[in-house]
Amino acid sequence: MKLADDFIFGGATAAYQCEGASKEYGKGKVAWDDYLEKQGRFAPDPASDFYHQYPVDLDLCKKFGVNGIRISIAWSRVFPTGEGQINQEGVDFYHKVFQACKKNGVEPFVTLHHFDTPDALHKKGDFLYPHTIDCFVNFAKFCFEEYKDEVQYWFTFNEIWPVTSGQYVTGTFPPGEKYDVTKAIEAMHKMILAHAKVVIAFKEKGYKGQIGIIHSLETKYPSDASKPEDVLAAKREDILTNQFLLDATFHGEYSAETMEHINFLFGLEGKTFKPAEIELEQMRIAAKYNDYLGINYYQSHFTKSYDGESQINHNGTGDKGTSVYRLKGIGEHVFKEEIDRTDWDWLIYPEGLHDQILRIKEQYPNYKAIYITENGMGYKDDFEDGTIDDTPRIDYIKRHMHWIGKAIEKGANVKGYFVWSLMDVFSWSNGYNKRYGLFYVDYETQKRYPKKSAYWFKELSETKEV
Ligand code: BGP
Repeated sequence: MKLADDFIFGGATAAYQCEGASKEYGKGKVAWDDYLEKQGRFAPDPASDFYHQYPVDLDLCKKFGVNGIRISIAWSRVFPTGEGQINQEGVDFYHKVFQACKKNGVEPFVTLHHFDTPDALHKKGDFLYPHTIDCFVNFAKFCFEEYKDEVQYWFTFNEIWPVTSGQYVTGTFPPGEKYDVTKAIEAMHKMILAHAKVVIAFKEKGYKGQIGIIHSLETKYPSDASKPEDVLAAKREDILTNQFLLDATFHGEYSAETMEHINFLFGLEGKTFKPAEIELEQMRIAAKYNDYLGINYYQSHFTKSYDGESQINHNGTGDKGTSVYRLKGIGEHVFKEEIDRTDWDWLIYPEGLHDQILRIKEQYPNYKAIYITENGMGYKDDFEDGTIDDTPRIDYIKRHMHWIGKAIEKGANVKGYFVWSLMDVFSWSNGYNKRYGLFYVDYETQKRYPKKSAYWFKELSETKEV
């Protein structure tokens, strides 16, 4: 099929993963700074040096048919401690980036929070500390006003479940706590509340742009659909990781089914989940205002019932087969012989994206539009004298585009697709050998090299055939 003329063929980035200059030009600390230093595996500098290379990257966008870019504004570059004093140098930097976008005909899609809460607020409990929510709303209001002539497309958060589960379940994000599912759920709820308050603030001022949120939606299938216990495991995992956030986003409250399963998980800890009515009121108002949903999709899971204690091993090195995921009260992830996976054990299953898009259309018919805000393949690219043959990545994107096309044919309103990532960037928990970019970055020289996928993507943006 042929995609619409105004379809966005974008590339995605995130401030902390591409900018570098993480401690320069007045930028305040984020929790990752100390966490990565202590871990000693890799550093956030110079990353892809986007802070200085953005003119090159935006020029490449133009040359390769990339007509949209996802960037995030680093909260601590604007407010070094998350509140109070503004860092004008940081504010000006993003003006320069947006001007370069305009010059190259690249539409900026801007995220306000991409895993990088300022350290001062993170230390007090991140979004579980109520004052963080107020600070985030102020930061958002500041950005809306400051960049109102340059930015039309906003997102509040990038991936609430992955950030909270990284913080409190898998322990791969600072503060590195493990297996505290109820803490992750409480934090998700507070982030959704922050999202709601920001959306309301945006709409009350009547800005001409649009606003939404990005969820990472990994589709959960029972390992054996004939076994009721596996069906239940997949269902419960979907509710924890997807439906909880989708209910909150589009209904402004949690359905009876969601509450039942969430309280099953709380019950295992002798606790109850009971969101305050005053919070739900805000969420209900915001639910009507979302202009679009961003879906990040990389993989699906096949879940089998599991009765033991939690046991998770994160494959952060690309040694295939080292990943273990068993979560108490939820289930266990299993590999499937017939389904290929990346070296990081991410199952390549594009049908899952199609199913997830249609699920939104059917279960949340008040959604207005969908952007696929991240999709792509982590791959150990071979750099051979500047020629990078990343055919597996092309196949990956092609297959996902094909299934997006099928969902559009069935009536889903998908308006754009952003490859993660535009250029190679560093990965939070996997470092620098897991590359995703259309453009190869030589981290020593910061020179960019278009990969085979960049040429293919250019052609795709011209033919629009998927
Ligand atoms: C998403 C994040 C991105 C990016 C991507 C790839 O969860 O929004 O920031 O990192 O996943 O993940 P990873 O770097 O772990 O391979």
